[in-house]
Amino acid sequence: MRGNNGDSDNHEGGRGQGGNGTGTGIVAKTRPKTKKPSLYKVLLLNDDYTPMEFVVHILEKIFGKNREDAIEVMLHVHRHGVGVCGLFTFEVAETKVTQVIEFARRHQHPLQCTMEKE
Ligand code: TYC
Repeated sequence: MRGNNGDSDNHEGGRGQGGNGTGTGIVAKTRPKTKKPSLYKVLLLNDDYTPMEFVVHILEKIFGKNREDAIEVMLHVHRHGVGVCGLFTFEVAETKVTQVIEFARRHQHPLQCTMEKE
């Protein structure tokens, strides 16, 4: 494999500790092995029963939105049926979906939330 194993290739040529006996060496930088994680959209679904203020509260507390943005997202979902709360790595998205559904359930609201690969 070429240049993506995270090791710095060293070109010191196999003597002892990998030096060339002169106390000097050559270190070639290679590209570090970093892969961008897949991202997942967390989606909020509209329903006829969950209070608007409850949805705004969730967007503030679970998704860290300011009040203005929270209202904007809530109204988008209310008008279009579905809307994006944010983009996250898989485990973060999964956790937020669970938090939303569980918080809504505890308050006896039917609010639903899901995720999909970006
Ligand atoms: N449609 C709800 C109402 O009129 C408000 C609402 C908005 C519910 C967004 C869910 O994801 C939602 N009370």
